[in-house]
Amino acid sequence: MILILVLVGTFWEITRSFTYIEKRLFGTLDDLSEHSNNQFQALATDAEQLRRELQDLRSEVTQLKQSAGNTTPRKRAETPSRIGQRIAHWSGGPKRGWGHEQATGEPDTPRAGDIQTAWAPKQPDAGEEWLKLDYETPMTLGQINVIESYNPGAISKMTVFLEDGQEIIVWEGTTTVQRPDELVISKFPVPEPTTVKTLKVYLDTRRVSGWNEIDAVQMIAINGDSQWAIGSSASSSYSD
Ligand SMILES: [Ca+2]
Repeated sequence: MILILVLVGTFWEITRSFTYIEKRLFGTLDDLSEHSNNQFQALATDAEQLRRELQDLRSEVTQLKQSAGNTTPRKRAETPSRIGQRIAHWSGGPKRGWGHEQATGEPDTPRAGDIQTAWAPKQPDAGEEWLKLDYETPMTLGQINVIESYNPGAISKMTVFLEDGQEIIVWEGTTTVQRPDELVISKFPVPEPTTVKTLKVYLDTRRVSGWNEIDAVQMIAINGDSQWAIGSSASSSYSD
Protein backbone atom coordinates (compact mmCIF):
# COMPACT_ATOMS: atom_id res chain seq x y z
CA MET A 1 0.00 0.00 0.00
CA ILE A 2 2.80 2.34 0.98
CA LEU A 3 4.59 1.45 -2.24
CA ILE A 4 1.47 2.31 -4.26
CA LEU A 5 1.20 5.67 -2.50
CA VAL A 6 4.87 6.38 -3.17
CA LEU A 7 4.41 5.43 -6.83
CA VAL A 8 1.30 7.63 -7.18
CA GLY A 9 3.17 10.49 -5.49
CA THR A 10 6.14 10.13 -7.81
CA PHE A 11 3.86 9.92 -10.85
CA TRP A 12 2.11 13.12 -9.75
CA GLU A 13 5.46 14.85 -9.25
CA ILE A 14 6.60 13.74 -12.72
CA THR A 15 3.35 15.00 -14.31
CA ARG A 16 3.75 18.34 -12.54
CA SER A 17 7.31 18.63 -13.77
CA PHE A 18 6.18 17.85 -17.32
CA THR A 19 3.50 20.52 -17.13
CA TYR A 20 6.03 22.97 -15.78
CA ILE A 21 8.55 22.14 -18.52
CA GLU A 22 5.80 22.35 -21.15
CA LYS A 23 4.76 25.78 -19.88
CA ARG A 24 8.37 27.03 -19.87
CA LEU A 25 8.99 25.60 -23.30
CA PHE A 26 5.94 27.22 -24.89
CA GLY A 27 6.65 30.46 -23.07
CA THR A 28 10.18 30.48 -24.45
CA LEU A 29 8.89 29.67 -27.93
CA ASP A 30 6.42 32.55 -27.69
CA ASP A 31 9.19 34.90 -26.53
CA LEU A 32 11.42 33.72 -29.33
CA SER A 33 8.69 34.25 -31.87
CA GLU A 34 8.00 37.79 -30.62
CA HIS A 35 11.70 38.58 -30.59
CA SER A 36 12.12 37.26 -34.13
CA ASN A 37 9.14 39.33 -35.28
CA ASN A 38 10.69 42.48 -33.84
CA GLN A 39 14.04 41.67 -35.39
CA PHE A 40 12.39 40.93 -38.72
CA GLN A 41 10.58 44.29 -38.60
CA ALA A 42 13.85 46.10 -37.88
CA LEU A 43 15.60 44.27 -40.70
CA ALA A 44 12.76 45.07 -43.10
CA THR A 45 13.02 48.79 -42.21
CA ASP A 46 16.79 48.72 -42.71
CA ALA A 47 16.38 46.95 -46.04
CA GLU A 48 13.84 49.52 -47.22
CA GLN A 49 16.18 52.37 -46.26
CA LEU A 50 19.10 50.69 -48.04
CA ARG A 51 16.92 50.16 -51.11
CA ARG A 52 16.11 53.90 -51.19
CA GLU A 53 19.74 54.87 -50.73
CA LEU A 54 20.73 52.51 -53.53
CA GLN A 55 18.09 54.06 -55.78
CA ASP A 56 19.44 57.56 -55.02
CA LEU A 57 22.99 56.41 -55.72
CA ARG A 58 21.87 54.82 -58.98
CA SER A 59 20.30 58.05 -60.21
CA GLU A 60 23.42 60.00 -59.16
CA VAL A 61 25.59 57.57 -61.11
CA THR A 62 23.31 57.92 -64.14
CA GLN A 63 23.60 61.72 -63.95
CA LEU A 64 27.38 61.53 -63.59
CA LYS A 65 27.60 59.14 -66.55
CA GLN A 66 25.51 61.52 -68.63
CA SER A 67 27.70 64.53 -67.82
CA ALA A 68 30.90 62.50 -68.31
CA GLY A 69 29.61 61.17 -71.63
CA ASN A 70 29.17 64.63 -73.07
CA THR A 71 32.59 65.36 -74.50
CA THR A 72 31.24 68.62 -75.87
CA PRO A 73 29.92 70.31 -72.74
CA ARG A 74 26.34 71.37 -72.98
CA LYS A 75 24.19 73.70 -71.04
CA ARG A 76 21.92 71.76 -68.79
CA ALA A 77 18.96 73.80 -67.72
CA GLU A 78 17.86 75.53 -70.87
CA THR A 79 18.38 75.62 -74.61
CA PRO A 80 19.57 79.03 -75.77
CA SER A 81 17.29 80.96 -78.03
CA ARG A 82 18.72 82.05 -81.40
CA ILE A 83 21.72 79.72 -81.14
CA GLY A 84 24.26 79.78 -83.95
CA GLN A 85 23.91 83.49 -84.69
CA ARG A 86 27.20 85.20 -84.10
CA ILE A 87 26.87 88.90 -83.36
CA ALA A 88 30.22 90.74 -83.50
CA HIS A 89 28.87 93.86 -81.84
CA TRP A 90 25.47 94.34 -80.26
CA SER A 91 23.87 97.75 -79.82
CA GLY A 92 20.18 96.88 -79.68
CA GLY A 93 17.61 94.34 -80.86
CA PRO A 94 16.71 90.87 -79.61
CA LYS A 95 19.11 89.19 -77.22
CA ARG A 96 20.41 85.65 -77.70
CA GLY A 97 20.50 83.34 -74.68
CA TRP A 98 23.94 83.64 -73.05
CA GLY A 99 25.03 86.15 -75.75
CA HIS A 100 27.40 88.96 -74.74
CA GLU A 101 24.45 91.34 -75.09
CA GLN A 102 23.00 89.69 -71.95
CA ALA A 103 25.60 91.63 -69.96
CA THR A 104 24.11 94.96 -71.09
CA GLY A 105 21.42 96.73 -69.13
CA GLU A 106 20.53 96.33 -65.50
CA PRO A 107 20.95 92.95 -63.79
CA ASP A 108 18.08 90.64 -64.76
CA THR A 109 19.31 87.23 -63.62
CA PRO A 110 17.20 86.46 -60.54
CA ARG A 111 19.59 84.09 -58.78
CA ALA A 112 22.93 82.34 -59.13
CA GLY A 113 22.82 79.62 -61.77
CA ASP A 114 23.30 78.63 -65.38
CA ILE A 115 20.69 81.09 -66.65
CA GLN A 116 20.53 82.55 -70.17
CA THR A 117 19.99 86.16 -69.10
CA ALA A 118 23.74 86.31 -68.44
CA TRP A 119 26.73 86.14 -70.80
CA ALA A 120 28.61 82.84 -71.01
CA PRO A 121 31.60 82.18 -73.26
CA LYS A 122 31.33 79.45 -75.89
CA GLN A 123 33.44 76.96 -73.94
CA PRO A 124 33.48 76.60 -70.15
CA ASP A 125 37.23 76.26 -69.55
CA ALA A 126 39.01 77.31 -72.77
CA GLY A 127 41.28 79.93 -71.15
CA GLU A 128 41.31 83.67 -71.86
CA GLU A 129 37.95 85.20 -72.77
CA TRP A 130 36.86 88.81 -72.74
CA LEU A 131 33.69 90.87 -72.60
CA LYS A 132 33.74 94.45 -73.89
CA LEU A 133 31.03 96.90 -72.93
CA ASP A 134 30.03 100.35 -74.18
CA TYR A 135 28.19 102.97 -72.14
CA GLU A 136 26.10 105.88 -73.29
CA THR A 137 27.86 108.74 -71.54
CA PRO A 138 31.59 109.11 -70.80
CA MET A 139 32.17 109.32 -67.06
CA THR A 140 35.13 109.83 -64.76
CA LEU A 141 35.33 106.32 -63.46
CA GLY A 142 35.82 105.52 -59.79
CA GLN A 143 34.77 101.86 -59.68
CA ILE A 144 33.50 99.00 -61.84
CA ASN A 145 31.02 96.47 -60.44
CA VAL A 146 30.71 93.12 -62.18
CA ILE A 147 27.68 90.98 -61.36
CA GLU A 148 28.90 87.39 -61.61
CA SER A 149 25.92 85.05 -61.67
CA TYR A 150 27.54 81.62 -62.12
CA ASN A 151 30.91 80.13 -61.16
CA PRO A 152 32.41 83.46 -60.11
CA GLY A 153 36.12 84.04 -59.52
CA ALA A 154 37.58 83.80 -63.04
CA ILE A 155 38.11 87.54 -63.69
CA SER A 156 41.81 88.13 -64.38
CA LYS A 157 42.00 91.73 -65.64
CA MET A 158 39.93 94.90 -66.06
CA THR A 159 40.72 97.57 -68.65
CA VAL A 160 39.23 100.84 -69.89
CA PHE A 161 39.54 102.60 -73.25
CA LEU A 162 40.51 106.22 -73.72
CA GLU A 163 38.90 108.29 -76.45
CA ASP A 164 41.83 107.61 -78.80
CA GLY A 165 41.29 103.87 -78.37
CA GLN A 166 44.22 103.32 -76.01
CA GLU A 167 43.55 100.45 -73.59
CA ILE A 168 44.58 100.97 -69.94
CA ILE A 169 44.73 98.26 -67.30
CA VAL A 170 42.92 99.32 -64.13
CA TRP A 171 43.16 96.01 -62.29
CA GLU A 172 44.94 92.71 -62.75
CA GLY A 173 45.11 89.73 -60.38
CA THR A 174 42.96 87.07 -58.83
CA THR A 175 39.70 87.47 -56.99
CA THR A 176 38.84 85.42 -53.92
CA VAL A 177 37.54 82.02 -54.94
CA GLN A 178 33.81 81.95 -54.38
CA ARG A 179 31.24 79.26 -54.21
CA PRO A 180 29.82 78.39 -57.67
CA ASP A 181 26.24 78.82 -56.51
CA GLU A 182 26.74 82.34 -55.27
CA LEU A 183 25.69 85.48 -57.13
CA VAL A 184 28.38 88.01 -56.35
CA ILE A 185 29.12 91.64 -57.11
CA SER A 186 32.86 91.89 -57.73
CA LYS A 187 34.03 95.46 -57.15
CA PHE A 188 37.07 96.91 -58.88
CA PRO A 189 38.08 100.40 -57.71
CA VAL A 190 39.80 102.38 -60.46
CA PRO A 191 43.08 103.72 -59.00
CA GLU A 192 43.44 106.73 -61.32
CA PRO A 193 40.08 108.20 -62.28
CA THR A 194 39.85 108.22 -66.08
CA THR A 195 37.07 109.53 -68.27
CA VAL A 196 35.82 106.64 -70.38
CA LYS A 197 32.75 105.03 -71.90
CA THR A 198 34.13 101.62 -72.81
CA LEU A 199 35.60 98.88 -70.62
CA LYS A 200 36.70 95.29 -70.97
CA VAL A 201 36.47 92.39 -68.52
CA TYR A 202 39.04 89.61 -69.02
CA LEU A 203 38.50 86.10 -67.69
CA ASP A 204 40.80 83.17 -67.32
CA THR A 205 38.08 80.53 -67.46
CA ARG A 206 40.50 77.76 -66.42
CA ARG A 207 40.58 79.24 -62.92
CA VAL A 208 37.04 78.18 -62.06
CA SER A 209 35.65 75.14 -63.83
CA GLY A 210 32.28 75.33 -65.56
CA TRP A 211 30.80 78.34 -67.34
CA ASN A 212 31.72 81.64 -65.70
CA GLU A 213 28.71 83.86 -66.35
CA ILE A 214 28.28 87.62 -66.07
CA ASP A 215 24.85 89.18 -65.74
CA ALA A 216 25.71 92.87 -65.88
CA VAL A 217 28.54 95.38 -65.47
CA GLN A 218 28.09 98.78 -63.84
CA MET A 219 30.29 101.86 -64.19
CA ILE A 220 30.35 104.08 -61.11
CA ALA A 221 31.70 107.61 -61.46
CA ILE A 222 33.73 109.35 -58.76
CA ASN A 223 30.73 111.64 -58.18
CA GLY A 224 28.52 108.61 -57.46
CA ASP A 225 26.65 108.54 -60.79
CA SER A 226 26.32 105.10 -62.32
CA GLN A 227 25.24 103.48 -65.56
CA TRP A 228 24.71 100.08 -67.18
CA ALA A 229 26.07 99.08 -70.59
CA ILE A 230 24.23 99.72 -73.85
CA GLY A 231 26.53 97.89 -76.29
CA SER A 232 28.67 94.75 -76.19
CA SER A 233 31.07 92.37 -77.86
CA ALA A 234 33.03 89.33 -76.63
CA SER A 235 35.72 86.83 -77.49
CA SER A 236 32.93 84.26 -77.79
CA SER A 237 29.41 83.57 -76.57
CA TYR A 238 27.65 80.31 -75.83
CA SER A 239 25.01 81.32 -78.39
CA ASP A 240 27.54 81.79 -81.27
CA1 LIG B 1 21.81 90.15 -67.81
